Amino acid sequence: MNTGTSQSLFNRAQQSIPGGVNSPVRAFKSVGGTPIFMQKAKGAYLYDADGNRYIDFIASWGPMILGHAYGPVVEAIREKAYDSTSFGAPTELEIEMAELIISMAPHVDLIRMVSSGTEACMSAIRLARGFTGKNKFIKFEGHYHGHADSFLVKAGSGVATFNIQTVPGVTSGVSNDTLTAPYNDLEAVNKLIAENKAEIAAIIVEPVAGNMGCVLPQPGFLEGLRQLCDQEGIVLIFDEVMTGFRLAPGGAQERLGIRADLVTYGKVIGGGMPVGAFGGRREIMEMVAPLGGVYQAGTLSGNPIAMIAGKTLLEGLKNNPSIYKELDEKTVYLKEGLEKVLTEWGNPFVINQLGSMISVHFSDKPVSSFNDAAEANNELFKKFFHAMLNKGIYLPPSPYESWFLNNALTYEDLDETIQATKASLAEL
Ligand code: KE4
Repeated sequence: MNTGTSQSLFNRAQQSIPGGVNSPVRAFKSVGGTPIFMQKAKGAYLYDADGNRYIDFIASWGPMILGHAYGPVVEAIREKAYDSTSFGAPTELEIEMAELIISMAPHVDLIRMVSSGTEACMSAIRLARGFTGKNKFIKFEGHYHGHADSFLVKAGSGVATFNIQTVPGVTSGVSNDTLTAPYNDLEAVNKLIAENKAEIAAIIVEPVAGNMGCVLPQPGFLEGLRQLCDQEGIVLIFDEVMTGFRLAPGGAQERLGIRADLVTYGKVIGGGMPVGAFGGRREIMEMVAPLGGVYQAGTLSGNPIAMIAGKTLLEGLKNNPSIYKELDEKTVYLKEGLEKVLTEWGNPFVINQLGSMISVHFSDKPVSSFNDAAEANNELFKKFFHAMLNKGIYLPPSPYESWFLNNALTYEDLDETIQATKASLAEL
């Protein structure tokens, strides 16, 4: 596959952008090689600067759940832009968006819009601290909640991809209040609570983890967190930036039947535009400025273009709930096809999947924590990634990422992906 233009664009990009990218995970650092510069996309297909076509399993890291350039979203943005792209004043559209989210997501009484998942998670932690008067919080190894200082402790996604142990610039003053435990290890959480009695404001968790590959909650784990938080007066925060509106209209709270006190959103909620949000129990949310003292703000929060994009996509999902069944069935079809060719290949592998989130690990044991994901044969993943890329299959360029299916994928696309996997495995 000729990707000469990407190579020259990457050389040029590095003259003006750190590492040539505006987000580290795009740089292909963990798999090597040159990042592919995309020019356009439609439905399930990406087209790079050389005109090569790829079947897309990143979906912009989640947002493109109905495929790229989804007609209603494109038209809605085009129309709204004529009314100005920002006011910095309240609009009816923001009320409609908030009401739509509250109609879809369980246990959300009030919701505040922001411009990224990082902002949503950062604000949720500040709010939990303000509500409880306590400073510490628990996160899980390999979970990624954005790049706010307090989260960059044993984080997943790009932090794990680059094996960054301590992030320069994050002070011990900040990281000392961040406690970490292995995902799915309730005993470790119990121990942290006992060691930090009455000092823990929140537990923040990716209910289905997507930043160390896709890693599922073990039966009883989330239920155990809910019980501990009720017992100890700790705020349970579901980081649903990935799972929100993807696993079900009501996200993981609906799909898994667990109530969170606060929930954060991003990705799908913006339809590809910069949007995040945090929401939850009224008594907690009422502490957010200007109602309460927990300050949080944003020039472009609730921006009309971002709102119309997100609202149009969410309406597309809400009004066609069969999409979730279609996406689940497509992902199970892909999983079964991959299982078949990987089994024929004859070397150890694990596939984790829930809903339209899936990941392949070259591991000889189950992957239910960051350590498990790290101990897989990730050198082999690098080779697999490039073999697939050369066949026009665009996977996340890291073993520490979930794949995301979009509903524009056809069964022919999935068959092509399965066949490409078979051929790629033969090259390893
Ligand atoms: P953003 O600030 O990137 O919008 O959201 C941060 C975030 C928060 N919570 C979860 C569960 C997330 O997955 C993310 C962001 N995900 C990464 C992909 N693993 C975004 C891709 C990137 O960093 O470029």
